[in-house]
Amino acid sequence: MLSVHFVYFIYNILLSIFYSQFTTFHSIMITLLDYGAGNVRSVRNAITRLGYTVRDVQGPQDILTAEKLIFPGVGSFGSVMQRLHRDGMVEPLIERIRLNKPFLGICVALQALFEGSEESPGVAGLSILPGQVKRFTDRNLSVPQIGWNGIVLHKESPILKGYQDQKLYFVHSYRASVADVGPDWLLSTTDYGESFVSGVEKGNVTAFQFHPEKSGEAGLNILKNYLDSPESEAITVRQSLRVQDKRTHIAKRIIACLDVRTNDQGDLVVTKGDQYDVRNDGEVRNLGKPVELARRYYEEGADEITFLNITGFRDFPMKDQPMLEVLQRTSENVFVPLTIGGGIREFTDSDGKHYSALDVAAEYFRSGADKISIGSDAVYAVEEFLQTGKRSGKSAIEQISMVYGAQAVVISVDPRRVYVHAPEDTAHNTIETTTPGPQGENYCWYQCTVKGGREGRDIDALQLAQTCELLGAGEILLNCIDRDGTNSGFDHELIRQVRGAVSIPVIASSGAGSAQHFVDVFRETDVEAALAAGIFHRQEVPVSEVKEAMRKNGIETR
Ligand code: 1PR
Repeated sequence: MLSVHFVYFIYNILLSIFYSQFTTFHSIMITLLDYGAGNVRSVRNAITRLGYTVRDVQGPQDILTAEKLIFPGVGSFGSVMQRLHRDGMVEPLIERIRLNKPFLGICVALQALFEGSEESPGVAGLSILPGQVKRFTDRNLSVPQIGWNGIVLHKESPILKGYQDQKLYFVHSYRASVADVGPDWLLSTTDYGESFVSGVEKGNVTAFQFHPEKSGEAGLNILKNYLDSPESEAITVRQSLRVQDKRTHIAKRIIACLDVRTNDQGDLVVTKGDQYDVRNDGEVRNLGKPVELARRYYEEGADEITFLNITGFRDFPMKDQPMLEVLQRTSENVFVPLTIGGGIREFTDSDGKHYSALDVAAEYFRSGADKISIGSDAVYAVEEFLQTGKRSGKSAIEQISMVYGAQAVVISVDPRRVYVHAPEDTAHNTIETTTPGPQGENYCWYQCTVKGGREGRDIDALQLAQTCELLGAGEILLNCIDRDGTNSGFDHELIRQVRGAVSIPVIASSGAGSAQHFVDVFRETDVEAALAAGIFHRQEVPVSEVKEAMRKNGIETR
């Protein structure tokens, strides 16, 4: 019998033959500065998809000799600079830029061009540009900025030409000030409360705050423009553009979620439950193959894809190679952010080998994840914090956030309503509800659960979200067991309670049954994103229809 791996292998070959028709192969070698701090797989995949070959910087000399260099900044400002110093890359990078050799910096790599950053006080940057990179200050906006925003071009740019009206993917808490960058460098600005520098360019040296490799087809084309652009000897002075009073706006994100598990036949399938029960007549529902579905949603316009390994609390993910393979294969063809959750926690295997939660997360980041999502382990960490009143520094949230940045840590909350007659009947944070309980109770609190909703704990959703933010989480994925799979719309009461209590982005989840439900949740609450599973898997409503409904209702979308 043919093994599943063999079939995947053949499938991949056929796929690459199919794509090769659209790809021109180039002789130029692209050099990637990967210092092992996070997900650069997607940059690598994007370059390969565009027909170029990638090689890694092996030593400082490569920085100077590379034909075209890409520096995908991953991690905090301090950790990036520390690694550059450790590897002797600082001087060659400054020299390369001084010599006007092709350079593309992404995200923190743009910030590294400045003198320093509030993110890592006392750490010197490359000091090509003056000034300090600072944290966003507008208290009405969630930080990090996570999502698709526009750009305003300040001068002509062959790299951005044709894409200046597209939304591109940003994820950052710190930004460079427009006042620090003169017209010789300022390429584009973006608005998030205030205007900040989203692109700089001088001669052959370019850097973006957004991630072209995560910005769908527009991002791939921008990357292609950089890769294809001829190197010019002299520094070409580009024509300044008259910047009208244009402001950019961040889009509300639509996320397709794939709950993945092995079914009784041993196949890895996308499944979907009703209130977390994924069996129908005793069988695990099989709604499709993870890699294929992810690709379909990307093509339909999903802004992000989330995979949840829903048996993660039982199984150890490092042994779960198929899940890593799902990520690897998805990242070859899907150029929007990928989140993976389920089983992100520390673990000791049967041979006594200990893996920290950081080890597990690192494996996922290396396989193509941009963010990891923590469920049960976040509840335990918060319980411990509430008991001791102090941070241990050892929780998965703290460790992963410290190394990869807050924006890489999502907390998946699995709450269920507990009804009470009056707020005094419980020590938990209640809301007055318009859908009373079975005994006519007009109040409820949202009890957090672990192990895929199987076990309720003595903390509520608001406590969990607030404490996780304090511990370093960058985003909340707010599920609702009562609504999950019901098609009855999102629980606005829960969403308002949690959104109002944190200053990090919140993703509304559970209950979407129509495009109108997305319009409603964005109108009635301040959430930054909405996620759905069932309606997309059952092909009841394609992502494109949701986007269309949002557009018709004046909701900013990509
Ligand atoms: O606890 O860190 O191992 O993480 C386990 C993860 O798996 C958690 O994120 C948890 O939400 C998820 N999970 C566990 N069991 C189930 C289950 O269904 N039996 N899935 C499960 C929860 C995720 C939701 C769903 C929305 C939208 N489902 O995000 O996709 O409710 O559904 P809908 O649009 O069809 O209503 P750990």
